Amino acid sequence: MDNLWIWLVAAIALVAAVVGGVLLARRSGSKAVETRPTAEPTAKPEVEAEPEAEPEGEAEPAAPAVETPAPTAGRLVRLRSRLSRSNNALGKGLLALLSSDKLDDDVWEEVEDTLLAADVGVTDTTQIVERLRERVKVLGTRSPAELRALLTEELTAALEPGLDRSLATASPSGEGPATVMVVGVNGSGKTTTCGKIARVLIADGHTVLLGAADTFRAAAAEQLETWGSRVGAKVIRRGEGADPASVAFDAVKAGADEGADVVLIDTAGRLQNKTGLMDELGKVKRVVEKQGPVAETLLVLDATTGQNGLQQAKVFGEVCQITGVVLTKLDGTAKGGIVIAVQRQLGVPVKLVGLGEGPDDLAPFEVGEFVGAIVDGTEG
Ligand SMILES: Nc1nc2c(ncn2[C@@H]2O[C@H](COP(=O)(O)OP(=O)(O)OP(=O)(O)O)[C@@H](O)[C@H]2O)c(=O)[nH]1
Ligand SMILES: [Mg+2]
Repeated sequence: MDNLWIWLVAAIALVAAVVGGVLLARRSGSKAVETRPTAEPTAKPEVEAEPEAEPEGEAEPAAPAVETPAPTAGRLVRLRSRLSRSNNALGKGLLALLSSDKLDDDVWEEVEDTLLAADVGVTDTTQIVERLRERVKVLGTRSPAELRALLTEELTAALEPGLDRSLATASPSGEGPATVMVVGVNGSGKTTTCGKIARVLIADGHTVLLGAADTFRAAAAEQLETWGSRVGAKVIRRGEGADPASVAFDAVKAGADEGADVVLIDTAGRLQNKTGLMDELGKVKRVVEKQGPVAETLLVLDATTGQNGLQQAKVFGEVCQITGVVLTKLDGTAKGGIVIAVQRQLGVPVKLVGLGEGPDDLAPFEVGEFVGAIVDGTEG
């Protein structure tokens, strides 16, 4: 009987011990859970940061929206009013002179001076004046409409409307991308023009890759990257001080690997009288050409530098064969005659004109529109 009691007490004690143990275990378990929240706040930023980095679906809206560049057809028509601001004087001045009662030597001299002052250059000025003089004499009558037509014809002829002004968008070898090098002196507008050309090409349905071969300043590559990101064009860049030729080489290679139509290479600004820098430019071209011929070398000229720009053009032309000129800042105080002079001096066409700082303020050059803006001007 005693034994029975002992067994009973022992059993109750055992049950109590087991229940107590379970309860204790539960407590410590909940404690472990409770510690988490205190640990979580530090871990939380990571958890919160993830959605930003992680799903593509969410990252996209956060990235800068890719813009749709304005169509290129008719850009010069749209931007014509900017052009005529600086050219109005030329057309108006010439028409006023030609409408003089008496067209004597003095008047013709003034016509000549007007053209020279508009940066037309001596050779073309002489030619234009000679032809105008001859035709006015033959015509006899000189109605305003006739004079306007004559002037239009002569300026048009001087601008060589037959030149091919299209941008190369195919490799001359038929393989790989069309490599377009963009060169010029400091601040002429090279990087801006690269960005604008990328937009022009993309608007026309081409794929573009940009090469930041201006490695003098990190800011140059950043500037190009900003332009690229706006239209979804990839930019190949290296650190500041990297060899520009190797960056250009890598860009062309990347363009070929990725099947881009055009690789645009932005180069550092350099003065034409700095031999070392000009040699470097020659090297960039040679290195790029290890992968195939350069399709186009565009010289970016600040139109406001006038005749000074012509000297630059000559030297750049000697170092890397220029295939086209981009005349920037024609919206400013530039004189339109520089277009005639630069084409004559270099023997290559002006292909594009910059008419402002906006992303789509670059227009394919059209002789008819340009002459129209000079001769007729625009209201406003
Ligand atoms: N008004 C006007 N400004 C322009 C035009 N093209 C370029 N610019 C301005 O000219 C300045 C220089 O342009 P960039 O593209 O940086 O010139 P860059 O030749 O690359 O200069 P570096 O790399 O320093 O040699 C910028 O403020 C441009 O916005 C244009 O057609 N019209
Ligand atoms: Mg630049």
